[in-house]
Amino acid sequence: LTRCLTALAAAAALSASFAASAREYSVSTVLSDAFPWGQAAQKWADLVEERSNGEITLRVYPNAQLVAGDQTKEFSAMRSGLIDMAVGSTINWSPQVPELNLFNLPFLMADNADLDAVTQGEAGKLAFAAIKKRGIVPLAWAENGFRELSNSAKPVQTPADLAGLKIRVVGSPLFQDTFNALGANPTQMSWADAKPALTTGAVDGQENPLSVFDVARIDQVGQKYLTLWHYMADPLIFAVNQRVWKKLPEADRELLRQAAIDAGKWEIEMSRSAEVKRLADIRERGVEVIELTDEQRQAFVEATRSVHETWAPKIGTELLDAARTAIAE
Ligand code: X2X
Repeated sequence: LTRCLTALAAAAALSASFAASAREYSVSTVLSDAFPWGQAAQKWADLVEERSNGEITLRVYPNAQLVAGDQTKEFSAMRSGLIDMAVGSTINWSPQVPELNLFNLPFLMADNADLDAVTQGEAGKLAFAAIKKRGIVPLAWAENGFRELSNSAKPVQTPADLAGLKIRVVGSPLFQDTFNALGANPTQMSWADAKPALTTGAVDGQENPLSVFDVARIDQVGQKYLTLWHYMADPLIFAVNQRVWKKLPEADRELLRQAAIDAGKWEIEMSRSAEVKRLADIRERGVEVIELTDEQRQAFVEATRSVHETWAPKIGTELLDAARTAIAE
């Protein structure tokens, strides 16, 4: 019996040490590596594989498949440990982290310089603190991009043009408020449901970055008009479940964090530098691209001001002020 128990203990120790030397973690994303978003996650996985000499494997699960396509459940699933890590959008996490609605505020940030000032400064630190407070360890930023408006019905140049148009919107209830303020008819649904809804005409329009419009070939589902209004951008965040993080040796944490920072920087540059070509390709496919004058854009800004008032208390004054200061500087 003793010999038998010794053998069992040895086997258990062996399997434990094996598990410790070849570790694999799940990483959730909404978009696959056909898109910059999925490429950011894959870059992270590649850098980690390489720098850990194959000891740490990050396996990327795209299409929000670990939460059956419901991207607004990703944060909760990561917190509960169903998912180890994610490269997730601030939009999809904002139902659980209300502070992240900062990035959803219409026309708060006008361009990449504004966005960088927010994520790289005090506001970015406060946003990370809000995530940490809810049991997730944020590591670095990437981005999905400035979101533009498309529809199948008409060139949209004024809020009045949106009257009655059915627009597919994403997770946070803030988007309902924005599109209601504009007089449109918003319908919340996951990305998995969006393309079928556009195809059948159940909805008339949607909003997403140029990279998503381009790669997902949104023009092929009847979206003939694209208004460049740059009304908001959703940054992506590399993050880890807290229990997974606590179990990691310090050196591995540093490796994961630095690889996330490097992958994020790489993706942001790559994605931004592709925008001009993407827009040219979209135009070439026959999509009518509407560029707004400053006055036209201002009409959208004014029509959505109420959204800032409604959501400021949920975002928090300290964070909002830090963002506004960073943008103004
Ligand atoms: O669902 C969307 O529109 C997408 C893919 O952009 C996000 O996950 C925020």
